[in-house]
Amino acid sequence: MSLEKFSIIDSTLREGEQFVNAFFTTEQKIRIATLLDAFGAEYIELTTPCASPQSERDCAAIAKLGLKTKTLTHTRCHLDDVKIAVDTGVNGVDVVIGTSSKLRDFSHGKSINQIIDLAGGVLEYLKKQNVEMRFSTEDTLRSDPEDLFRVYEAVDKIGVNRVGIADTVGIGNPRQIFNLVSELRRRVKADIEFHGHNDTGCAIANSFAALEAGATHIDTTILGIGERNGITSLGGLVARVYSINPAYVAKYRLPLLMHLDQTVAQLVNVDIPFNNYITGFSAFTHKAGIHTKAVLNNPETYEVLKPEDFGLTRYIHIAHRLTGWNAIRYRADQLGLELTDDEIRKITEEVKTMADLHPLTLDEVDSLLHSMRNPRIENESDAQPETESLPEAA
Ligand code: HCA
Ligand code: CU
Repeated sequence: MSLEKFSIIDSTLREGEQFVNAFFTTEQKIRIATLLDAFGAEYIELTTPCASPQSERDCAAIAKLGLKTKTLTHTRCHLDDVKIAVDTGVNGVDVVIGTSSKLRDFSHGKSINQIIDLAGGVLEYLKKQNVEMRFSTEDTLRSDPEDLFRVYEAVDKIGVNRVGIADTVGIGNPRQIFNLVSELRRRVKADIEFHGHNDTGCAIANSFAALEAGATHIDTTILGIGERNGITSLGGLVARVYSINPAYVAKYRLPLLMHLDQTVAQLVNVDIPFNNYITGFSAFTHKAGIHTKAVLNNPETYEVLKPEDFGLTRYIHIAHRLTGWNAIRYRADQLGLELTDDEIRKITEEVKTMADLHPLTLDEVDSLLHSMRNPRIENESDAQPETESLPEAA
């Protein structure tokens, strides 16, 4: 298992730029790169300089920032492209070529032998340039395994630093990925990278299976943005690995995840999904009475991630009919109200009765708690009407 020392290759500035809503200015790219550097991502991958003149300038500008995170760019398996990539000053070049029959027949039209020759020329060139070189086969999961291993073994002999598996169409499942990476681990010396799309919801599980089988590098993007519905999300991978042992992700500045997700969500004009790993708005919200009681006693009962490790706090939701009296007691304590158990139980019943009639707000529950504390004021004829002294309902 390489969980103890895996590296993240964050591709928000390459795969992420392929997300339909993404348009990053140079300043925004630098902001994302700097944040990923502060987070501690080992690598960032940048759009190929061959895409456009601005892409080339941006690649060079980010390579020049002197970040601790290593910069990579991504190119087709062509000598001309790779030369332009090296000239931008990045630390490494990720080369990719399709090996599935679909891509060989309908995209570049090359045979496996031609691919091996092409890769040889490109990698021999990169070797002399003192940059890290990675070779990956696009659409790996729909390629013939014998073809794949021939290609991987050939580039391994040349001395490539990493070989990449790309589940380009998101068709792989964890068992397949585990078997594929295990076999590749036996066949090559190079490090192994996994890049997984999320079309069928397996991207994080597949990345984790890859790590369990010996992969050393995982591609992520912030919020998982990318072509179609994207790839493994940075926060999702972190959550998965943390759940095995928080020490495995202690090298990252976890409290920056919220800032990373918020920044990118805003830049690509989407909300952070409510059910997002770690940063979704309900990720640390507890509701049912049975849950809230246990969580208030010991959060580990219903939390595998500690919100405080991510700079976040949990929320106990009490204004609803599933509520329990322990949660109401917790709220009374928060408000500094000293109420007896009987009083708390009575309010809990009232909350449930009211919540059966209409959706409740926290303010309404707070009013009930306050009125229990000051029942006499409520009854005095000259007292202010209760609602006037209360905050407005949200
Ligand atoms: C794409 C290419 C890629 C490349 C992955 C890699 C993929 O289809 O745009 O270089 O390992 O998913 O195959 O993102
Ligand atoms: Cu991809």
